[in-house]
Amino acid sequence: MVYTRKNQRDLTSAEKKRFVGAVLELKRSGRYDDYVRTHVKYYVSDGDGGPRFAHMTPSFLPWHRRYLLEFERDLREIAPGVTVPYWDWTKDNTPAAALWQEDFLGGDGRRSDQQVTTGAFAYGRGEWELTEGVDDRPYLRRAFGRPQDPIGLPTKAELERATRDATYDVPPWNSTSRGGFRNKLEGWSTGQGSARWRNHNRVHRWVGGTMLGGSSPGDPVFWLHHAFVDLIWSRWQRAHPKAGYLPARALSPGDSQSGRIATLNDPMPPWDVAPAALLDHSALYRYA
Ligand code: CU1
Ligand code: CU1
Repeated sequence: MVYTRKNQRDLTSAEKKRFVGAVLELKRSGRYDDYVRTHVKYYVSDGDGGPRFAHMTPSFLPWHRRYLLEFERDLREIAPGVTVPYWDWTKDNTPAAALWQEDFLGGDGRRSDQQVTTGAFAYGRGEWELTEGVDDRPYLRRAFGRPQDPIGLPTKAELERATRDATYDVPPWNSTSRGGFRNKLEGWSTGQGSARWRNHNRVHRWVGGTMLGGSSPGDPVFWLHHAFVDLIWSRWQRAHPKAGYLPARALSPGDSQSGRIATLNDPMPPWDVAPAALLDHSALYRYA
């Protein structure tokens, strides 16, 4: 059965409750922290000069598609019918969005220590302790808009600059790739200030706190953010039907990136699955 991922702003209060409840249950079981650990592991090792499968790489999109699918499968085992909602940050771009309310993900962190004190994931509720962080602060942190050096969420026009690019990715297939949809969406650039972070990366910066580093899935908004990134990829595929995943063929042994990235048919660890197997999600889920 093909299931539907909905815009978070369209969820009923019962649907929000079910999603939050399933996430808390996954946390209680210990499985949630396995996801955070996996992300930390790849985030730390991914780098322009070495093997990289999750970030700064063509497989950024299929890797996270698979990662979300596993997480969602676990949630659906706990609460049948639950799906990962998506957050369209070009539209719901203020702290007043439904997303951040008490009945869903809770709001901004407090000024003094960035600690989130509202909603089910507030440390004080006793159900959301961060154990896989890069530091030992156990509480969820956010600092919307980066108050010390303000940054805005990406606009529709900024996102369109990425989606207009009809080439999936370009050499050297890393964070310095100057063209290509993948890096324009992932958002590494050489600009200064806000311009240094685009689209996907900018959203991590805007939420701040826990969302900044390798343990960013410790903030449940991670999944809603990446569901939207996945939706953007899906729309891009539809808009550019002739543009496939690149590199499509194995790189020549003399290529400096050979063996460091997943081309179309190379497996992406930790799974034995290639980008080719993840290009079409229509048999699994759709976006409303
Ligand atoms: Cu990631
Ligand atoms: Cu991300």
